[in-house]
Amino acid sequence: MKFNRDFKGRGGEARDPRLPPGQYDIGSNWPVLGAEATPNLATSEWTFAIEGLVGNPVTWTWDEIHALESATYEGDIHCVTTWSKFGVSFGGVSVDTLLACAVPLPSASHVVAYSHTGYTTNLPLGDITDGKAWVVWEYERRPLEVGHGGPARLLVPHLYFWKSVKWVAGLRLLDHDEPGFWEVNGYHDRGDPWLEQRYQGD
Ligand SMILES: Nc1nc2c(c(=O)[nH]1)N[C@H]1C(S)=C(S)[C@@H](COP(=O)(O)O)O[C@H]1N2
Ligand SMILES: [Mo]
Repeated sequence: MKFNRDFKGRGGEARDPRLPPGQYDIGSNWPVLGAEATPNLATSEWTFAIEGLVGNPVTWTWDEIHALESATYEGDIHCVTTWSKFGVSFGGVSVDTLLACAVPLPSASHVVAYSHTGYTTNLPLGDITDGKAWVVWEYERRPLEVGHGGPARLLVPHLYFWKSVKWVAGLRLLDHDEPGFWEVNGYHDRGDPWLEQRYQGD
């Protein structure tokens, strides 16, 4: 069952190769999903920090992070609730650029990404390096809406979207894995949509 159910659409047409197993194309919609109340964060007070196992802990202000080399993501995103969105664009800064300033120690193997509201998620360091993650403040060349995590959110598009922390406040580098909000509540530790890693045990 698990192997065959996604090869063809309902009408028997070929399945879009951009669609991971068990997902559907939500088109132009973009649902707002969140565990906490939407915060109202002024950019004048917003900060982003990298701390923990780094040689040079850094905290950027809104102006300081905008002074870094900008980067964009154009591609797809996948929510564990089964919608995927194709060909979206985000603008901000690559996590590689941020980590280059903070200088991870050799012992750093994992991160906890956390928000200004207390939400957390865990990631292996290797899932946010080498062009796989961004801190973004633009969606389709417009300021990111507060409901979607504005003024800025983490974007880790190769994993399910719960890893993309809204209202992101920082990354804490660790030498061990430390499950976050959804991971302690039964979601998969890593969340690769192509492996359909939705829940613990998947
Ligand atoms: N701070 C925070 N970030 C979060 C969440 C949350 O509850 N709080 N939910 C996650 C989940 S489960 C999803 S699916 C996406 C939803 O992002 P969206 O509302 O922009 O679609 O944000 C992720 N980031
Ligand atoms: Mo989600």
